[in-house]
Amino acid sequence: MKSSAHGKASNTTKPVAFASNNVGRKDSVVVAVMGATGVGKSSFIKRLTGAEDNVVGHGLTSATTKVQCYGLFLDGTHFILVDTPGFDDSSGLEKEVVDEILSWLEKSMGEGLLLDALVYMHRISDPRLSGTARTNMRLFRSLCGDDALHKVVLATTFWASTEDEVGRRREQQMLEDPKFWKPMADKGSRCFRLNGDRKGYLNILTHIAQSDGKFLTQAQEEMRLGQQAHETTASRTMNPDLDRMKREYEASIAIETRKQKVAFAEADRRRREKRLNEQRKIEQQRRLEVEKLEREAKENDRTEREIEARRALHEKTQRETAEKKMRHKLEARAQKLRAHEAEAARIHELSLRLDSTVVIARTTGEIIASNVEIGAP
Ligand SMILES: Nc1nc2c(ncn2[C@@H]2O[C@H](COP(=O)(O)OP(=O)(O)OP(=O)(O)O)[C@@H](O)[C@H]2O)c(=O)[nH]1
Ligand SMILES: [Mg+2]
Repeated sequence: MKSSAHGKASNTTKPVAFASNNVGRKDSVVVAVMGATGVGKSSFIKRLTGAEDNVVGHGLTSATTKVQCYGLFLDGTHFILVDTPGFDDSSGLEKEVVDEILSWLEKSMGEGLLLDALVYMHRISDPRLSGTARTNMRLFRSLCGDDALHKVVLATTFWASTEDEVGRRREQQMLEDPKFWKPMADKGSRCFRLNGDRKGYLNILTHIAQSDGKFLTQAQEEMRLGQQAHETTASRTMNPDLDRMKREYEASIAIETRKQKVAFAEADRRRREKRLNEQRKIEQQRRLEVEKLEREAKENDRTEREIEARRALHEKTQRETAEKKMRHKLEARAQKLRAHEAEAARIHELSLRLDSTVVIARTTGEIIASNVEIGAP
């Protein structure tokens, strides 16, 4: 990828303030140096860049507290070396250290400055792999992520203070330890020994310059996908209790949510059942109503038929009464007529009798008159 860096470095000594004011070069080979406090990270960078302001520690406590970047030209390749505060679980500042590193990783990613390599340093003079060393390694791996392990360059310092044989044995142990350097060694990570000689430092840069491609650490990938810094695996590795509490809280929320869902479903079921019952009731009422109306209609029909029958009967009775009256009237007239005829007959008879009487009388009178004329007394 980049030209190899066997040659001498230029005298670039000023810190490069990218990820704060964007001074860095986007085509630079960016190398972050990490490891426990006091392993020699700042010394490594100072030795390469000659940076005057790079704080190299003298005491037991961590000297570097902020991530700081330093530029360096080496055989035409521009390097940005990133000094980071050391992991130190004894100081109680571990969280601040991780927060600072996460914050820088996020900012630099936002500015498009991606890492080319991570140098992980370890003091070979440390007698054994202590719990702290293992904790530091776990923390480093949670920042880096398994997918980027091949981007890690291992470096052991303090060789001058360690017997070679002892150092070699320790180095071998670390490389064979599955919880230490083995996963990285398996992925092809190279291990460099540093004894204060500048050439040893340059060898690391040369090796990195020949490797290919930039990468995102796991922490950056997680933040790129939307996680907050405190939600990243690295931050959670720092706070196992918090992580546990978070998991417990999330589990309790999940249980609550499930309970609520069940309660909602039950309430919904009851509501639907109630609605169904009401609908059934309404249906029943409607059916009863229809039946009642049908009964009433039948009743009305029956009543109408009865009224009709009564009316017909009444008319018949009226008709019969009228006929009877008429019969009586005709009979009365016939009777009257018969009485008139009888009277007429009687009058006629009387008249006939009167006529005969008159005749008699006349005859009698004539006789009398004749008698008188004859002289009868
Ligand atoms: N003997 C020896 N001393 C070293 C070596 N590298 C660094 N030192 C010394 O170790 C001390 C700590 O070095 P620093 O470079 O400040 O360590 P650091 O990793 O930056 O430490 P922090 O900033 O606290 O994380 C200093 O006194 C250095 O001079 C080494 O390879 N051999
Ligand atoms: Mg330092």
